[in-house]
Amino acid sequence: MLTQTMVDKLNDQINLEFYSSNLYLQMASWCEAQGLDGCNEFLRRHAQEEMEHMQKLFNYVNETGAMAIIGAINAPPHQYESVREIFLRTYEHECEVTRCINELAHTAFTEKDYSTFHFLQWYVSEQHEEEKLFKGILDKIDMIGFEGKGLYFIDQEVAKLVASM
Ligand code: OFO
Repeated sequence: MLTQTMVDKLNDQINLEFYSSNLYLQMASWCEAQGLDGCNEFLRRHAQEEMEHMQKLFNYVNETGAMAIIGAINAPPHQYESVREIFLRTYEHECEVTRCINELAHTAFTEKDYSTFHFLQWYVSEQHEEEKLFKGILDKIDMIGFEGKGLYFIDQEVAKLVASM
């Protein structure tokens, strides 16, 4: 049985995962409009992964006798300066998600809710992977540069990542 504090925080996380999904889908749309097919495909796939993160939390809340509640989800930004801004924002967003997951794990531990604490460990490792992934793309952009042909090569590099998803 979850405490109300835990349920509220898990529901907040459900909303954040929805937001992450919408954010990446919106970014995919920007990339598609710029002809960046690799980035578009990568971000679309990532948007789907975020829906899976949401679903896992949704199921957990409902399986533990509480009720998942979906709140209002803010519209993500849709104007970006460059592909570098896109991936800088994804990286910063993932760092923020990590902070929220750590906060959730801290609450679970403090409340001696070891079931939720254990459940959250999947998200703890996932966040490590997500930060690494987006930081890796950002580093590549800084190495290659995103002017002229650089943009084409970045798109190719990001397209390669789709195969490993
Ligand atoms: Fe990108 O990990 Fe969920 O939000």
